[in-house]
Amino acid sequence: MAGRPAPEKPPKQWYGELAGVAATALALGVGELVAAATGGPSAPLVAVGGVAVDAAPTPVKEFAVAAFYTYDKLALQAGIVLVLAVFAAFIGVLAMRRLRYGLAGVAVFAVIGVLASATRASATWAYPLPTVAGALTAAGLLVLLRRILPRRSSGSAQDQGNDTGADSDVAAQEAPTPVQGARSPSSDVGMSVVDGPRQPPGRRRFLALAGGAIGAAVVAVPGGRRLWAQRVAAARAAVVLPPPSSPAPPLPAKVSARVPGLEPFVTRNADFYRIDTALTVPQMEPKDWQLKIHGRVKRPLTLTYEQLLTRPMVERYITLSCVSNEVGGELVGNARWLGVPIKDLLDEVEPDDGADQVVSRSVDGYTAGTPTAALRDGRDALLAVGMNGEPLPVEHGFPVRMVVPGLYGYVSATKWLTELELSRFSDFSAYWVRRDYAALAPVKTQSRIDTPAAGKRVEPGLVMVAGVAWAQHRGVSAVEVRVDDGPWQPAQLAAVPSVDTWRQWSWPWQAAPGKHRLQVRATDNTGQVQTGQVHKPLPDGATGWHTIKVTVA
Ligand SMILES: Nc1nc2c(c(=O)[nH]1)N[C@H]1C(S)=C(S)[C@@H](COP(=O)(O)O)O[C@H]1N2
Ligand SMILES: [Mo]
Repeated sequence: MAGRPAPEKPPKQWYGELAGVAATALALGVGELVAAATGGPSAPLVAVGGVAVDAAPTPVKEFAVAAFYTYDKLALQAGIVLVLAVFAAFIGVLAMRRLRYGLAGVAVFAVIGVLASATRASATWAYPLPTVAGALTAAGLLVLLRRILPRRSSGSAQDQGNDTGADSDVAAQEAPTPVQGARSPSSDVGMSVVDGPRQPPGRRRFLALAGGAIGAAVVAVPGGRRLWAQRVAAARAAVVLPPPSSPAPPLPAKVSARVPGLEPFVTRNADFYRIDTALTVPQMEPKDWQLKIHGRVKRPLTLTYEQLLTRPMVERYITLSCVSNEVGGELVGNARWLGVPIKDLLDEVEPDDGADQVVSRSVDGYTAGTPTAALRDGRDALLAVGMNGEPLPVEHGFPVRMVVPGLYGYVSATKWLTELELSRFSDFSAYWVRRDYAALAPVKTQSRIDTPAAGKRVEPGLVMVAGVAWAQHRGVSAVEVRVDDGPWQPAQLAAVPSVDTWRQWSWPWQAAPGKHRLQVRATDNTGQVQTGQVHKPLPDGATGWHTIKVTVA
């Protein structure tokens, strides 16, 4: 990399790399703070991180997809930070050699950041601000660091200062800088340690400034995020949900099978499973929220949160499930949702006949494609604002999400919703469809044994076997249990408020000593019996019978 071979090469000093990492870290910190102050959910780490994910080569992306699904977002964030650090170091090396190249590198970063944030569906004029402020700060720090860049041992000073361009300002290093003025009385002692005899002058100043910038960023990034999250939490707490014009039916008393170990019929918000691709939970204030309904429609419509809340609201129990749920898995939950029927809104915008897909977009760019017909066939497809009597929790899509009975979440349950575009399946493939999941994804009939827990030891005699079964929008008409490949035995079904929720069941088992295998299967209201054919979740939902082993002793 050196321009010309030096007779005796001094040890690598890493100043350029350090300068780049410090400048980038400070830019991210400033970006987070400005994002918190201006109210755009557009901090550069998230924006650039999103672009980095999109630009990543396929194997990296495959890792990332696996990471999303296993919830390993920390690893993914670390990966993005690592990639950023490499770019940052590169820019720093450039800047220390020739300032203008480094600044050009910062500009490239800034343009990516501005584009990434400005192309969000919900973008406002404020979105590019954090990135611009961050980039300016980074540029300023690079200029400063370049000025105080320590010389290498005199013989090879030109090894790094060998640019002959107009921005060759290394000479300025003798000039006093603010940092110099801030030296502590003990700095001379420190100098003798840090700037040893073989160290160039100014090294300590340079390290202090770069280190200080990194330190500031380490405080500012989480600090900015916390500030912003607190603002959103306060805005959420201030939301007053309107009473539903069509309340949920009171839950039948017999909705619970009343067996210990069974999941409650209504899942608590805090216990509700969470699946999404968001690196950090999108934080959006209701006052910034807008829904654009457009595309293949006669009358496009834009709604604010306030306008949405004035519309007639319905309240329904609806069970949501994830296509990634393995047989017997826990990516399923049931809540009481409050929201505006999507059908009413679609009737208003008057979709074209050919618009067979409604593409929903979230503030962080996630997309789902829902059959227009499913949103208009009379089922309770909702733009939900409330979950179990509270405004939507932030992780579950605050301020507004979709909930559609009978379809897996990835094609229907967009959180942090900002846009509905009437489109066609032949024109657009949504996020998971591009990743080989099915475009049409009705929920498959499933059943699960909650108790006894798999692998558990139980006492001989009467054992209550119990669990849940779901076939949203078709409804569950029967559940059967069998022991050790014996005959299927009908379970007792609990009551349900509608065909859109899961259904609890129980079955009394006279357990004889030994090891046993319990299996369950459900039948939906169309008469279809749950298939025992084992299939993994990709591309349209897992199948098979939940099977557990228990020891009776
Ligand atoms: N914005 C956004 N919405 C999303 C997703 C996502 O990744 N991003 N994931 C979907 C999937 S796959 C499921 S199963 C449900 C899960 O909703 P929950 O996290 O509230 O349980 O959200 C859906 N909505
Ligand atoms: Mo999902």
